[in-house]
Amino acid sequence: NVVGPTMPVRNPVAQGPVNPPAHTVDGFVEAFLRELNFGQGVLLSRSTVNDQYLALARTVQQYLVAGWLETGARRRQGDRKIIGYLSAEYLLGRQLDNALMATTLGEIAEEAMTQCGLDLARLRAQEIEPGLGNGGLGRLAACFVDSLATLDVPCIGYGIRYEYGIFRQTFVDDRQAEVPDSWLSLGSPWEFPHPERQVRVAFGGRTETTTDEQGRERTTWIPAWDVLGIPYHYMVPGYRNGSVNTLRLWSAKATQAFDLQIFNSGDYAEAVRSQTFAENISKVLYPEDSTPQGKELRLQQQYFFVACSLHDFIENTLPRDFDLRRLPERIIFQLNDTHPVIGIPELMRILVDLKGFEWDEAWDITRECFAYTCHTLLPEALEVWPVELLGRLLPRHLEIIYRINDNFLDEVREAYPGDADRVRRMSIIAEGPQRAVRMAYLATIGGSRVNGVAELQSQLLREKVLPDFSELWPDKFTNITNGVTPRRFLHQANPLLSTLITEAIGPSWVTDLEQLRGLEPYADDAGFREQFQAVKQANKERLYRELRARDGLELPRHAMLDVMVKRLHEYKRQTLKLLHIVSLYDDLISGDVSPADMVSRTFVFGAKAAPGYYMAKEIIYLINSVGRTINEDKRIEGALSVAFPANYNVTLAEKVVPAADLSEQISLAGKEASGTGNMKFALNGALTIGTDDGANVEIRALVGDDNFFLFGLTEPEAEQLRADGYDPKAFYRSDEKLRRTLDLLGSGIFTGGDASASAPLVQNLLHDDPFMALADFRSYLDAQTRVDEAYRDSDAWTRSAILNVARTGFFSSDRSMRDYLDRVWLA
Ligand code: T68
Repeated sequence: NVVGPTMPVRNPVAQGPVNPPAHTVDGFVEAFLRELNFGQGVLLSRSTVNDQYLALARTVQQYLVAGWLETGARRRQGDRKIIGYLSAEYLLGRQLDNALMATTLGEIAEEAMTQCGLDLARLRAQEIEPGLGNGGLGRLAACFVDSLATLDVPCIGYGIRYEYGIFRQTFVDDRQAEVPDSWLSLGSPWEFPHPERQVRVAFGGRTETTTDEQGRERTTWIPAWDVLGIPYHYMVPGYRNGSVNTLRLWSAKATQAFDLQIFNSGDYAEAVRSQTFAENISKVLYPEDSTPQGKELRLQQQYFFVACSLHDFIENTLPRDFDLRRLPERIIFQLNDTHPVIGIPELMRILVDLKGFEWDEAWDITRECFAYTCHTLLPEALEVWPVELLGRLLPRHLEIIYRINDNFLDEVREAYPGDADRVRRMSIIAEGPQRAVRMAYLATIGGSRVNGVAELQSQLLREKVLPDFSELWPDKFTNITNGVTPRRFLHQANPLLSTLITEAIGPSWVTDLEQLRGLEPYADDAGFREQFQAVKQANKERLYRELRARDGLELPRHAMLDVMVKRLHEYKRQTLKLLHIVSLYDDLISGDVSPADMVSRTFVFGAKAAPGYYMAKEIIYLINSVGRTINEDKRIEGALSVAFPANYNVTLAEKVVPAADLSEQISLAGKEASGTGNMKFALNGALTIGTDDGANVEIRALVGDDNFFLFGLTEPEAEQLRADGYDPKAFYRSDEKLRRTLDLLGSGIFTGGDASASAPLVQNLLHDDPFMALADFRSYLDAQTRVDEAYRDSDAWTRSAILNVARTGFFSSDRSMRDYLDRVWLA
């Protein structure tokens, strides 16, 4: 598949990479102007902002490339095990700032641009972030590859180069509208396409089994159609360590551009039909978060990138004569949720059908080469594929899955003789009107380790999601609590706090986040607290400037900044937050509380709803309606304001997180696997109001009960309440404040007098309330009252905020990566 072999190098001088430009302002200016003239083909005087941005990006890249080539050469010479991170999503965020930080070029670039008469900030703002992910899962993958490069661990991140990432959100009459995200439209300076390294991926057709001379059965797959995968390489720089790993994203291309005969006959649409069909595979990211839809194109995407990646590793990354029996010494494929799980039967197919291995030996190899991370607790989020669909698209893989299942169920029968019910429960194939392949089971059976992403979720994963499997293989299960990269989410996003921290404890916290512990004594230092407060205030003002420019929002300078940003999902309970806001508004307009006596708050929401998720979109509509009404009501004298900037993304998060006073982490206990936003806020000195859920549990244990506002049912309590027959109406009847709040929300005053506009949500809460917002309302309100009291004592609040920073170094993704190395990859 490699077209155009690499050329032998005759000139020994050319064996290594050429030197990057000088690390000086002059060197930078020179390289920049070269890129502008020779790369973009324009003079500075005639260049557009986009030309300048592209040239700047390419210039910064020049400084990184030597490290990249050197790292690649080092990796090829050594025989270290490589982490093959398989993820359908990478929510990378902007690349320029990250590259400037990694290369320590920030100040040089700033000065160089000034010398050219340009403004670095303006050029930075030109970059459209690659939104190749939905939310937490995709952002986690981006944090992990950052940390692996910083730890100098060999890693190739494999994924899909979607032409359109997560949609751009706009609001039309307070309702969400989606616009395609054409992030590539102005050119993409960070990628290196390698069309000559194309890989062919087959689909459909049938299989044929024959018996060879030795009487062994051999199966061949005779596919019906195929596409090409073109790899695009992206650099993943470590933090100032010269190590640069690779992210390899695959783009689909038709094997045949068009049918010339049909074209000549005049049917142009028909002539390109198969091209369009094939290239749809990497056209757009599925915008469903946590609720997969089970569409055929989605399975095509999954197999497409996994097949490309396995092929790439085995044929193009390993040395040519590599003995595949030793494959597990050189690679571990980490499955980021079930999306890449089809890789397990794919590796079996490669080993058995293409390389001639016996089944049992191939199976032993395969199981050692995969490990599986589960990111959910919601039953509806566990991927299953109809047998009919999988068999039609990947007939050989379905046969392999059946054989894996047969062998596995024999093992179960042996371990539990006579337990037919258990055999049925544990089967990869779910029986029923529509037989389906349970991908989480396949991952658990075909991988060496299974991990959850926070302590509580890992426990519930063992006890509730995969109990039979954890009973059979207790040692296979482990927990690895998520983390976030301190480079992007503290050092880069919050330069003022970073400087303050570095002045106090030195600079090495950036790669050793537990050192933040050294800040603890400063919590009791009045001078430091004052500086810390000044940083928070400056970050708020930076955010307000941004929201004014970006969304035309005017926000008061001094108010508690209360933030809830994350995907819109009923289980995350943005509605509970909305009920709190409405209840405060009710306090004001009913005259129970005067505006002067209320702790002023600015509420910031950021949330995208999956386009087909009806209730989530109703919630967005109501947040906007309530926000507008409150913001326009002069009676409340600005005591409350609501901001819901459209299109929350990584770029906006970098401004929002450092500014927040209060972080809302209010999912129903037992539903949020981990959360990672919760970690970013705590690290930036926001206090959390949260339930006993996901990583909140671990955050609270670390920061201490006094520095965290806990409320709500615990997971066992919520389960019990449901078992006893949860009746939201009972809570409505017995709590007057709740009744007034819901009545006000349903009254129509927020929706132009039309009560029916709020009915879908209000009725849902009263009659169903699947995530028990009404049950937790009272406890939430009480916790918010404690928040107000705490906030009035600004010195004590700041002390808590500093302790949050000092005690959450555990949540660095560097630590997560060390845990994976210890418990999964090198275990
Ligand atoms: C999130 N999951 C978890 N899924 O909800 C969150 N799902 O608690 C956790 O912190 C995070 O993963 C990282 O572990 C997701 O983000 C998805 O985005 C998703 C996308 C497609 C299909 C299913």
